[in-house]
Amino acid sequence: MAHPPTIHFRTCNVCEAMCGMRVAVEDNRVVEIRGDRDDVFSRGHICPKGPAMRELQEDPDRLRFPLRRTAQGFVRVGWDEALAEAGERLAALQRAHGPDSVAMYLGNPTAHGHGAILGANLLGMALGTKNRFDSNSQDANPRIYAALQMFGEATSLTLPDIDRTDYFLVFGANPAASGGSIMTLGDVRNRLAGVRERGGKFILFDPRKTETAAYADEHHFIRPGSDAALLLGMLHVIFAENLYDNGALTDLADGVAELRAIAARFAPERIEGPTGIPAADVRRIAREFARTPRAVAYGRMGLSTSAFGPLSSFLVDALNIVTGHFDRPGGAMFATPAADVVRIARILGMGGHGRFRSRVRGLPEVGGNLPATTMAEEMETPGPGQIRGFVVVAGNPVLSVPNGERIGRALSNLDFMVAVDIYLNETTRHAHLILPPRYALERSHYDLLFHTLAVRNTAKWSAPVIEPPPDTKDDVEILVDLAASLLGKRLSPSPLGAAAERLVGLLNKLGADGLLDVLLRTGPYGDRFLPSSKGLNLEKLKKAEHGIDLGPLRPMFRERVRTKTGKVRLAPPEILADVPRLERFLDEAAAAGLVLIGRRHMRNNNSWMHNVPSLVKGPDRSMLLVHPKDAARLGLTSGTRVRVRSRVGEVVVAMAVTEDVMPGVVSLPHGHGHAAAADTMRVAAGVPGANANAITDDLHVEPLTGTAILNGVPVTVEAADAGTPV
Ligand SMILES: Nc1nc2c(c(=O)[nH]1)N[C@H]1C(S)=C(S)[C@@H](COP(=O)(O)OP(=O)(O)OC[C@H]3O[C@@H](n4cnc5c(=O)[nH]c(N)nc54)[C@H](O)[C@@H]3O)O[C@H]1N2
Ligand SMILES: Nc1nc2c(c(=O)[nH]1)N[C@H]1C(S)=C(S)[C@@H](COP(=O)(O)OP(=O)(O)OC[C@H]3O[C@@H](n4cnc5c(=O)[nH]c(N)nc54)[C@H](O)[C@@H]3O)O[C@H]1N2
Ligand code: SF4
Ligand SMILES: [Mo]
Repeated sequence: MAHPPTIHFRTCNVCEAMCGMRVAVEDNRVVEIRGDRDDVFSRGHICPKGPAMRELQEDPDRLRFPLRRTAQGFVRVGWDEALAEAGERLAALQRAHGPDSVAMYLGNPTAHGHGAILGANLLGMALGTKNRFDSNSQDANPRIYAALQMFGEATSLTLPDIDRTDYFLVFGANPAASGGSIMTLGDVRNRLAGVRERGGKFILFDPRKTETAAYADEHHFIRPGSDAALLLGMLHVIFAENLYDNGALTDLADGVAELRAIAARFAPERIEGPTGIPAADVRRIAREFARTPRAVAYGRMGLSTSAFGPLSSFLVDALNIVTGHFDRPGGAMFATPAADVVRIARILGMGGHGRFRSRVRGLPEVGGNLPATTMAEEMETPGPGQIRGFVVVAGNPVLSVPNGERIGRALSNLDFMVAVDIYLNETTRHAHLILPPRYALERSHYDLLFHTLAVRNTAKWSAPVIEPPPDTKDDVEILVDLAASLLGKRLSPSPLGAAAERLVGLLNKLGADGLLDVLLRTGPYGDRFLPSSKGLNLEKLKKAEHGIDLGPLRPMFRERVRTKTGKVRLAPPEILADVPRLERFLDEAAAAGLVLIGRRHMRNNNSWMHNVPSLVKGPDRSMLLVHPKDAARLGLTSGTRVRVRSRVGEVVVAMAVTEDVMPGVVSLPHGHGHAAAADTMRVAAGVPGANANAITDDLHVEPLTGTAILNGVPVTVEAADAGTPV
């Protein structure tokens, strides 16, 4: 008789939402994954990507052992041989050409687990190169930079207290599809719906009528890149009509007069044309927002990766602070995570900006990483410091970084490249060695990062649910072994190298879980400070298979505002210096042509989930969306194959006419276009779509942080049979 499956509980690590999953396992195989109704954070919510982890686990195309590239294609090699070779070849390049000759790119999945976070940072220390890159330069760097300028700390990121707010003002985020970002949002649907259910109001500004618009009372089309002007328009009204919170401003903030003077230049009537938001709406919403005791403004990717990322991200927090919606229930608050990596990052000096610059274009580092749009030129341009070797960990820059095709060409000319990845894809195909980790279900999991960005304080540890096959390694083991191999072959010892040696020793001794235990015990709820019966440690967490609830967000001003004066800086000169550029942008807006924005869908995740049959079935989700007015003007209809061109390239895709995008704006999702990996990702190869980053410009970056402008790329669209054939 068949025995019943064993039931395990764990957290999905694909996106930031941290959904609890109930995983049924039989004979060491996953038979079913569903939402865990008892999970303290996600309360049963799950999206289609969670259950799809079963298919990912079984995917025959997923790599399970190390591969070496040869003239005959990729062949299997042993772990010891691969790690020794990788360490030796990277060390040899660094011995001959200096530490900066080897670069590293850390991709998005490295943020989604404690092992990968610890291992990746260790490898960075071991490499000791200034050519470190990560996905944040296509993502959150403007937000991080704004936090550094305002709060004196890069990791002081505010979160909307969505569970207690009565007015939710959202700019450029699509949590209904993305699961929330810098707003880790368990139970996504109920939390979004909750605002209106309790009688609150939800206002959304987005150039596309997104999935999130279904939860909002009002959706307003906004011209890409113009949010900073809209936010200044709202501040204009709030200052002019004395709607600000005087007490909060005097006690908590510096620079009010300067901010007020700038806002005075942005009357709602002035910004109406360039933003597309009628002045009457700007006035009404500013008044409603300021007068609602529990209100919060929140902005994400649409702001962060626009032409004015730092300025608009700063202004969202400034709006919260000026109106007294900061560090209070229902407003913008900070998390109090059980493992306080915010503190660790501070101790390690990880937050910073402009301490060094890229060699060729002179773009600044943020948090120790340079903009990934500089990778190709740093690989191509000869001279001291040229990148000759490359380590990519859980990243697919050929599809995820602007002008990805150029990156692909640059990778193919490197002396040596190693990839730590689970697929042989558009990027990893250029590697000399691929070191694949075990899949997520085969390792323990704790969201070291996303608990620090969550809308409620909780903690949860997940055990592996599948016994891994023999002769496999986890991400953290690969990264520790690679760091050790490299350190053993380096010529000159350095202080950073010595610290890396110690961390290798520590991770080998304690493992990622052991280090997590130390962080939990010394964290704000830890048994190091609270009596052991109450205090948290890993052992206690292991027993709580649905997680531990640590309560709603709580005031954290003193811990998170770390400026010299102890007050929030409302007029950081570095950021406000960008206002004249904004004014020029407004003046030129009327003459602007078509611009491209991105699009996420619940069934995909950046560049790597297209090899899962259950996720890619159904209608084509990769089409270029075009407004009927633009379609009519260009003489195009739904289904036409069109050529979309920009300064850097062109793609040919099918288009759909829809009123869901605003006139003058077209939308294409990123992460598609898998033709180059046709033999190795066989399901993905059949998925329609093109690489949006083949037409996103690597030179089109925001000036303060060098962040890629992914939203608002100037393009032209024409029928594919017109002009020169591709
Ligand atoms: N045009 C445009 N470009 C964008 C964006 C956009 O909105 N528009 N979004 C940007 C954003 S926000 C981000 S974060 C980046 C993401 O871009 P990347 O940082 O490049 O990350 P992914 O595209 O998610 O690719 C993840 C890689 O990790 C591998 N992988 C998956 N799980 C694991 C694992 O557990 N271990 C290891 N070692 N590997 C694993 C996958 O096979 C894949 O190769 O893309 C950015 N690019
Ligand atoms: N299903 C799914 N979930 C994901 C991912 C995924 O690829 N798929 N990726 C994950 C990652 S790495 C991240 S960083 C998060 C991102 O999470 P979100 O930021 O919530 O997701 P986006 O879809 O990028 O939302 C950005 C929105 O901004 C709009 N927009 C574009 N330009 C502008 C502008 O100038 N102004 C305004 N106001 N809006 C603008 C876009 O139309 C889009 O709806 O999602 C994560 N979750
Ligand atoms: S929303 Fe989907 S992908 Fe994100 S954590 Fe939940 S199940 Fe996983
Ligand atoms: Mo991201």
